[in-house]
Amino acid sequence: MTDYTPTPADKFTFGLWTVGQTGRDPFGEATRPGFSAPHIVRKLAELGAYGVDFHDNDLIPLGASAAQRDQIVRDFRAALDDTGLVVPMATTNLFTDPAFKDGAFTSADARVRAYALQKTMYAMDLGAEFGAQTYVFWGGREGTEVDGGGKLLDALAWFRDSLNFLAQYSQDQGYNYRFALEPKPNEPRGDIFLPTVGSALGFIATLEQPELFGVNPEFAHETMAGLSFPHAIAQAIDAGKLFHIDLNDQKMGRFDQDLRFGAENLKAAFFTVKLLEDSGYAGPRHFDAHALRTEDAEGVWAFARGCMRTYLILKDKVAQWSEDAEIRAALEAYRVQDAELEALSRTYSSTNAQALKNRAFDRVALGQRGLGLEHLDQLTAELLLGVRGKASTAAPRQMVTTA
Ligand code: GLT
Ligand code: MN
Ligand code: MN
Repeated sequence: MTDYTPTPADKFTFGLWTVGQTGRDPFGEATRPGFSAPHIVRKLAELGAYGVDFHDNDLIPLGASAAQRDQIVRDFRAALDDTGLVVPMATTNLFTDPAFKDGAFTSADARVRAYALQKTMYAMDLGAEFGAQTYVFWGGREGTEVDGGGKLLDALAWFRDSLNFLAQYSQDQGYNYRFALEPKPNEPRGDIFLPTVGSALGFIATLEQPELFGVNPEFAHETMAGLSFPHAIAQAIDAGKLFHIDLNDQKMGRFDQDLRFGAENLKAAFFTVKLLEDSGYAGPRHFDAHALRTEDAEGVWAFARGCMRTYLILKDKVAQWSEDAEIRAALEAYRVQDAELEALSRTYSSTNAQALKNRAFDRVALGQRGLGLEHLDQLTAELLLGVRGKASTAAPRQMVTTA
């Protein structure tokens, strides 16, 4: 992997809607033509991707006839078979159609909620037809601008009922999907329900079959909320709930930019890759991003190549970081160990509690210790900037002093 060329073993995936995005935004028309689904499949395979994901209507346009559907499915299947690309994840478009203007599963209109269930069941059928194992719920329209409708508590209950219903449908059909809730704080709604990874994790615990549900955190979405993406995915990993991931980039406090992975926050991207690699996350590395509106078709593929290449470069940097002797020494100095105290504190017993209460701590000395994080962070920055050559990791160095 020295030239950072991806292979399917790297498990990189893209949504049809990502590289297929035409540059349209709320203020301007498309700046480039889209690509057909089979073209996307062939092109992604050529670039070394592993798979492709879709919303029902990325593949089958709303209102397509049965004959059109069959033709589309045949062409898509042929491209997958030719290339070996897989479909690990599928999802439903519950946001474009005006029917969903006030939400899908959380609409105040019972008819819309029922239609959303129907649409999702058909979309789950379609995903399963292509072997998808993860099903994503991004509740883009599940929210409000004004709360005068008084549905906040009802909406959560309706949302829960729908997810419970669909989990049973999945099992009934033998699909056995793992469901991944994707949080986002706002856009397109003023406030979206379950706005952050933490909110989604809390909600999952209230479902009938919580073990079937996890999260699909997106870098841009946590960043929009002013939160740290590495912190969010660490919590998801800790809870055993990182079922899928949407990698991209974002400036804090802006509209959802869906920038190329690593385009903006390289250090957070680095720690994201480190968490995924170190934790043994085995799922797809999915890029939910799109090329800048300034780009033509060539720019789109440069964007896709860039996402994967940056991931692989950062993966290499993660390995380098873990082996770097000076970084290891700084880490060792930072993380003070004390076997006796850890034995006393990790598990409760009345003896341990009493021993801790009797213990004298040098509070002032604890407060005076310098932690060396400036040094450690600078080493990390220099490693990312490429001035810590591999040679510097080979020869162990003196343990650093932070004075
Ligand atoms: C939409 C959204 C993404 C979601 C997709 C899945 S659709 O593009 O902005 O974050 O992951 O529904
Ligand atoms: Mn996004
Ligand atoms: Mn996303």
